[in-house]
Amino acid sequence: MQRNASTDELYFVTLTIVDWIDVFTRRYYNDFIIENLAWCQRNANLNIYAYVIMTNHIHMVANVSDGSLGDVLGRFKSYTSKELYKMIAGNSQESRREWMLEAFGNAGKQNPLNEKHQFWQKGNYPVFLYSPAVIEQKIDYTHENPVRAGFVGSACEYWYSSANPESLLKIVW
Ligand code: NI
Repeated sequence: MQRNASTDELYFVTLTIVDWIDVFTRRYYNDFIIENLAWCQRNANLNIYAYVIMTNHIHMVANVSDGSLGDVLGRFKSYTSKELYKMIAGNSQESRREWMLEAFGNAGKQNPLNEKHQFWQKGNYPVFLYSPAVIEQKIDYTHENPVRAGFVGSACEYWYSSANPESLLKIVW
């Protein structure tokens, strides 16, 4: 398959929720993540080559056309952290609300940089993808996450994945 963007400086990154809390089991939260990644694509030079949203973490193969991937992801995490916390706090349908908010609060207390709570674990665990073969390997790894987890039989069936041809998030090919 042909990709039109440069393949150098591509990274595999992983964004993980504190305590591996399974927030992303509801479309309400997942769609918000998709919206915000799309915002970063439009406004922060983020190029996404592959992604998957699992229940408690996100994998991406990505880079930025200009600037720092770490900075873009840092701002994404900072914004989504605040907003997802509010979404959970304000969601009367959320059966897990009490304990999740308490867990985010407890995680926040361990980090003096946070005002109140912490949603994401620190760091994005960037792995530099130094060759086309390694890029392919990490894209496959990303797409196979929901298959390994037993959610779907085939990677293309998972809704929140670039393996799905109907993925709401457009990716770079
Ligand atoms: Ni994973």
